[in-house]
Amino acid sequence: MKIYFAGSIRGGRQDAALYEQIIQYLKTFGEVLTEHVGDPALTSIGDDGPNDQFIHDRDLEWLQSSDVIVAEVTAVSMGVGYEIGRAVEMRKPVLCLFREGLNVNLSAMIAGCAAIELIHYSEFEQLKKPLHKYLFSFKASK
Ligand code: 6K6
Repeated sequence: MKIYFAGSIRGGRQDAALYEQIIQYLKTFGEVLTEHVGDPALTSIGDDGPNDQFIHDRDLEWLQSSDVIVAEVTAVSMGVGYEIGRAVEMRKPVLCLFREGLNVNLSAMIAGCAAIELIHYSEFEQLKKPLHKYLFSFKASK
């Protein structure tokens, strides 16, 4: 199973350590195509490709080739929102993860989209069980 993990980069790297934890867990279910999103060395001003067009086109190819998209949507990110929208358009299964209790409101365009599965959680350990359930049943359906 190929998993596309989406998380904020230029939108802010405050959740980078959490992304890394989620990615390590996702790797027990399949191949994560976007491991760099959890790299603590990647900053919001850093770089991960020769130019923005290269990054966009490469990421969309990965998105197209993925079986499932998992997006951490607590940190507001234009790129993550764009990836989710494109994935929905491609009719890919999309799972969004949103942390509660941080005085952040999730966009209605994510919370209100019937094609998107949403898990609310407050810390990583609490996320494991529902994430396992989602990915396990997804794998079993293939
Ligand atoms: C790295 C550091 C600063 O800018 C970059 C650009 N490098 C990127 N490399 C890989 N994927 C990227 C990059 N920029 C955005 N993305 C994709 O968009 C990732 O798959 C993330 O899920 C999402 C982050 O979007 P922004 O708007 O928060 O950057």
